[in-house]
Amino acid sequence: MKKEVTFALNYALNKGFQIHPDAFKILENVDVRKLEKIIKEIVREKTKQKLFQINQDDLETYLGIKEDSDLQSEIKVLSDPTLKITSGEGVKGYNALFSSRFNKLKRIISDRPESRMLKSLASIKSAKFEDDLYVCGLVTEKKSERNITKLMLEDPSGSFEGIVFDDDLQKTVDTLLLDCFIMLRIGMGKNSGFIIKDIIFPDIPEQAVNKSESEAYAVFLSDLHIGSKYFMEEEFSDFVAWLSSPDPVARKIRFVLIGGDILDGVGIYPNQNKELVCQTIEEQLKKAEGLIDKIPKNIKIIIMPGNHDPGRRALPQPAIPKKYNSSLWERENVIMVGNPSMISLNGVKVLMFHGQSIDDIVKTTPGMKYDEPTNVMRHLLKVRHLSPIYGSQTPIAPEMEDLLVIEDIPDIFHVGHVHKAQLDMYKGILLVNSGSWQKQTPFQTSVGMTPNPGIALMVNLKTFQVFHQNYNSDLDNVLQS
Ligand code: D5M
Ligand code: FE
Ligand code: ZN
Repeated sequence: MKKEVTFALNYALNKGFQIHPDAFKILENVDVRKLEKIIKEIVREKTKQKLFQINQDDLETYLGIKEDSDLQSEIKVLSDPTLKITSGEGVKGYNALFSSRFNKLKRIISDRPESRMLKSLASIKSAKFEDDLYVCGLVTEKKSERNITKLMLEDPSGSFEGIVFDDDLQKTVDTLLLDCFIMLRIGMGKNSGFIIKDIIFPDIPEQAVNKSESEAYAVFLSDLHIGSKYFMEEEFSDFVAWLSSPDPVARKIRFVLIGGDILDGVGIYPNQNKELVCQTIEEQLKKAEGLIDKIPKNIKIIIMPGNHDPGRRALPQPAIPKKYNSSLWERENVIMVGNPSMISLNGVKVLMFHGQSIDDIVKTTPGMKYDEPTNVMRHLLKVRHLSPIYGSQTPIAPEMEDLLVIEDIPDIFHVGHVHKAQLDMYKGILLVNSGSWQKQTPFQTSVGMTPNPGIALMVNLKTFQVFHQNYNSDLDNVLQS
């Protein structure tokens, strides 16, 4: 304990006072230079009133940090895969998954006027047509040879192959992700082949976003990697302590969202044990609990898993299983959800997704970089799917329903995983990559990944203004936006 805190405690105790534990927590976070004055004045006032206990209310009144009870803090889980997971098996499972993907996305695209002219892939095979037609499906293959690009699609009726001549359109094909849903405008070529004239994404329509009526703030975090020796425990603890401080923004924080990789996990990569300070999930969760306990109880905390957390690895991931940490589940201000989930914070819809698919997209798509995760996030919104590429690094479970289609449009899109805090906007949607609280790991150094850890991002849910705090002492460590 700091010596100023000990002094304040002893002063009050010697005057016959008791200090409530909640008040003690506030004292611990007060500027030490002001402690002596504060405690002496409170003791003098309360002695006059003949009340010999110092409680939270006394301190909050004195410090002017009494919670604004008008500040709304309503949280609803709008969708969570945890209870929907069925995991179909084998080929049948994947057929169901892809047909669910196709049907959901066709429904989304049916809001567009062109979709009235949509034809199934089987029906155009033998058709002779003069006017352009529209088809849709999942991308199965793309090939570029000399100046010609070929694109293959599949729908439940059959398959399609078309040719792209136009330069700009060829560039669009380069950025197409395998297994994503698109609509095409096609014409008949001279030798009966199909010519692709336009590529249309499901995308997000222009729309007004939902905002909170009160100025409550949400904090966006991810990738703490608790248990790793690179977890920035001191910096993170400083941030958590700030949440109880009299700072006017801190006083308005009502939500903390953790978008996965809260733990470093065990056995996630070869020889991980050499980089751990806590060797078991239980130990790592205990440490996480200790930190979460320091967050004021009027703040609601959402915890979603990432690829380092316990539970199933394949997407969609259920919430971190209760068996590892029932006490965390039982806390009133903690909500455990699966990955991905949609949460409403005072009516503001937040889509939380850890972001595993970013790896596949960066590796296969020209122009996509680890340093610019919000570009990838934009692309995911455009194709209305969180992890389109099947059969690459990101494991996807053969669910009967494709729970990774972005059906409901969020107001805020919260992703992590690549350890690069970055902000952006797309069609009115606030894009937040919440970075990390883990220093650069030897692996990241070896592949040239430079994270910007230790940045806390906070959003005013009424104005969508973003506020950030940088706990990293390295001056080159800055927020990207
Ligand atoms: O991942 C943080 C980032 O680092 C993410 O983009 C994946 C990448 N990463 C981390 N470890 C590996 C290995 N072993 N192979 C390939 N890519 C990796 P995180 O989920 O925090 O580990
Ligand atoms: Fe991570
Ligand atoms: Zn991750």
